[in-house]
Amino acid sequence: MTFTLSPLPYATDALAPYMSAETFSFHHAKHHQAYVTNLNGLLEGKPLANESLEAVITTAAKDPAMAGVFNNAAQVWNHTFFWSSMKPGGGGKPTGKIADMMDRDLGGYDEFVKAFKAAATTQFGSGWAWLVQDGDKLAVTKTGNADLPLVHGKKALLTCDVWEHAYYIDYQNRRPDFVQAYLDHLVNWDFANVNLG
Ligand code: MN3
Repeated sequence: MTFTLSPLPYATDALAPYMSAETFSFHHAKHHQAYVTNLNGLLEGKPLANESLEAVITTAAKDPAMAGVFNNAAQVWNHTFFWSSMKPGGGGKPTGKIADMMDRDLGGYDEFVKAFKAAATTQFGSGWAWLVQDGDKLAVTKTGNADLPLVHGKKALLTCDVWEHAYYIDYQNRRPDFVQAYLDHLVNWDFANVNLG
């Protein structure tokens, strides 16, 4: 099996002005594609190439000699998940079961926003901010570089890419402004609700 670049779930200009078509022309067509190409190169002729992306990630995570495979496989997964974590006309307060869980586990939407912004802006260097399901509870977390909740026994519900390449074209160095726009205008709560286990 060869891994392929997942198409975006919307047009490249659908999230403008909060995320521009120019950002997608680099972030999806070049960065995300490069992780796919690198992963296929690293797995060429190996049995692991026939496994699912999740199996590649969890296998590689246990073997320090497979750091390159882990980093590229996880970044393929993280980016596909990130594109679906956003939608045109998204953002604002959640709906559905997530809204109830947020009140119960995180102290409500305003507290979630504070925690998510803190996770996204205090991740030093490259990484990801996440809303996860940890057991039967919601939690906000962050990971560095390619790391992801899957290898920490948590279920990802939503993510925001805080690598500089995610926001530099549209926001330059202003990561907090990008995270605010993500929360106010982009978050796809339908996707988060579907991901609940
Ligand atoms: Mn990225």
